[in-house]
Amino acid sequence: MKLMHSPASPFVRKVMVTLIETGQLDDVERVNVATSPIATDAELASANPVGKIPALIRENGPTLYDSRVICRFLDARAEAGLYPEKRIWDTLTLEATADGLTDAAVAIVYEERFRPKEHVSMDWIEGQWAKVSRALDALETRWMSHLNGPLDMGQIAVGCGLGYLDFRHDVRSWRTGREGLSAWFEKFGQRESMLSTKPG
Ligand SMILES: N[C@@H](CCC(=O)N[C@@H](CS)C(=O)NCC(=O)O)C(=O)O
Repeated sequence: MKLMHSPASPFVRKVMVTLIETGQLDDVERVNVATSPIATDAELASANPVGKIPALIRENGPTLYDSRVICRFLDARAEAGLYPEKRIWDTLTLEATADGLTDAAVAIVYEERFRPKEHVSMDWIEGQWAKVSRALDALETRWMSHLNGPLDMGQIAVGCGLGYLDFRHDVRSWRTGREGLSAWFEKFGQRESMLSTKPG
């Protein structure tokens, strides 16, 4: 299988952490892709019509895209139990919370990087940060017991989202007032899968 990849992408990181945690890293060849919303890589566009990484090109089936689809496929392939039946709706909701946080964090970077300076909207940027901030508060107040339970995809998505905040939005000091989540990430970030995929 070929993974369309960039080391800076938090969504690619979800897939990489999943590959490592499930012992499938050697089954995948990484193809580095430089893409953006205003200059989509041609090979990526032919693999994923919406032009986003990650995309997983398979020999025995159609290409998969969107980290949620790819991670679920990899989990099923390895029978790893990262989407445990007993707490499936919590796991999927936690993954969606983390991905929503990450989407908003990526959107801020794109606004600053790709929009002409005179058109950059601070209101829009702050609106995106408000989404990040509410998601962080929800993690701190509602999800700590799930985060401290057995490893699942919700935790991996949160780990990659928080890693992206450190990578691109360090100045926002997301840890302030969120001691439980900070302590959790301190520990989670020490996993080999997280250390070996750290961006930057
Ligand atoms: N929902 C998607 C989001 C993927 C995504 O936003 N990827 C970014 C890189 S972090 C991308 O490819 N951006 C290029 C673009 O938007 O054209 C997923 O979970 O895979």
